[in-house]
Amino acid sequence: MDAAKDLKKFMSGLKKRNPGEKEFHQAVQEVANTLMPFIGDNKIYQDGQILERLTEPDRIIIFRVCWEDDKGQVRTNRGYRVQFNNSIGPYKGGLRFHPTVSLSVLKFLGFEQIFKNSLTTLPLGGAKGGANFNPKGKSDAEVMRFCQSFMTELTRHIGSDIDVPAGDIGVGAREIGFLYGQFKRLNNRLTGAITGKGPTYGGSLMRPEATGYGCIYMIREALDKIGDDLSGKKCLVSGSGNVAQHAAEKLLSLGAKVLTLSDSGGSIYDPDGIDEEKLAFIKELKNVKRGRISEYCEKYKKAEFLAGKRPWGVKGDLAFPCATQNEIGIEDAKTLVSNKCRAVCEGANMPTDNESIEYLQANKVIFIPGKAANAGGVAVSGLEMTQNSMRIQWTAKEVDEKLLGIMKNIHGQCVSHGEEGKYVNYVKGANIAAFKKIADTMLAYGII
Ligand code: NDP
Ligand code: 2IT
Repeated sequence: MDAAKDLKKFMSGLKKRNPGEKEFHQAVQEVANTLMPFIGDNKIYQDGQILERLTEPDRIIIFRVCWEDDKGQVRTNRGYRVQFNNSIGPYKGGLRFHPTVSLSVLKFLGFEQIFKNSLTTLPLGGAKGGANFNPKGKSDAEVMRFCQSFMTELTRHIGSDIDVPAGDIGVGAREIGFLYGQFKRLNNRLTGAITGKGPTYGGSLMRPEATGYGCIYMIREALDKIGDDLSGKKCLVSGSGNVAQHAAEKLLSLGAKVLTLSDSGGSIYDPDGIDEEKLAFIKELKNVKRGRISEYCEKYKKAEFLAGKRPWGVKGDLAFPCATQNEIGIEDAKTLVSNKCRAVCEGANMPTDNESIEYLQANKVIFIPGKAANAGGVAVSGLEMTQNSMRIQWTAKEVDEKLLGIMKNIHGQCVSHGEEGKYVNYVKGANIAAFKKIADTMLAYGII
């Protein structure tokens, strides 16, 4: 059978089995596009029905989360954990608290996580979870009560050798503290059942920085491969949360210029560049005051606020989408190409839609998908699990060196499976490298 026919048949079956889950369809389509020809050439994977098995989660847990707000009103949210695949290690992946959280969103994230975690070289399976809870505008006490209620159910499904959650959108240091505190209270034990913990209670140094730093290590490798570097490059970064802040920080330390950041209200464009001092202001604004990015322009008058807009209309050499899914659509991709943007390196998960990926690749823009470029976060989570098991804490320098080594290795895996003449197809490289390891393991287990 030819690969195009197989792909069509496979996707139509997947859509029938998972109606209406458009984000999940999109993530699977991206993987299947590049894997189908590979599977066609490797009959053993086809006979084992590996892709069909890999797109069916091991299990999905959905639960009610009730809590009381500050006015004494009862509130109800929906919690989830999608335990997608634990072939190569315990389920591992973040928790997202955001009003847009749905089963489709968590299935796309959990599915991508299987591949990302395989690329890290560490023994980590794939999962994702969260709730349609909006932490914005809630008091610390409300967030704490929500987290405690959420963990009261989640605790029976997780554990250091079973499933190890971490943060994602809306789940940062504060939420992880409350979640882990409740886990400890319910189980009367401190095990590495969550990562992203504070450094005084088992957290790894460098975990907060890891995703953003890793993303920049990745682009540095890709530029190095074509004899280029980051010095003086004009960079467009979207988002202003954990990933965006640390991507910007590493870009600055490597001599690049950061022109933009954003949040759900719009983007800031600073023609002078967002330097270290301005970034410190943003960290305080977002992490402590929990304010809006537009407030930057009240302090730095030369900066412009692009209300309701993403940064992709600004002229830059490199783009780093670090906010959320589907933030680069086809019109944005066309703008980036016509502005001679050289590379798109995804800090977020699936920020670029499939049509745009194909357009960017057709125009020879270096495109590095999130599952490779943002794997540094979960990689250091894996290192946190190791430190917890060993009951030691590595120094920041030790962790950073390991992170760099892992990102270089991921880059190498992408190149060895994705090189097409002078151009590297990082999507193909990442998907095939990640798939092979999981598929071979699934075959070893037999039919389960
Ligand atoms: P944060 O919650 O710290 O920050 C999220 C940022 O994205 C905020 O600036 C937020 O703006 C913006 N944002 C969120 N949703 C939307 C939306 N629907 N439209 C526009 N802007 C939005 O999350 P992280 O930085 O941790 O995560 C960012 C991305 O990186 C996500 O895709 C996540 O899955 C991915 N990722 C995170 C990892 C980690 O270690 N944290 C690891 C790997 C990937 P606002 O404040 O207005 O909501
Ligand atoms: O998307 C991701 O890789 C994360 N949110 C981090 C997961 C983790 O377990 O550290």
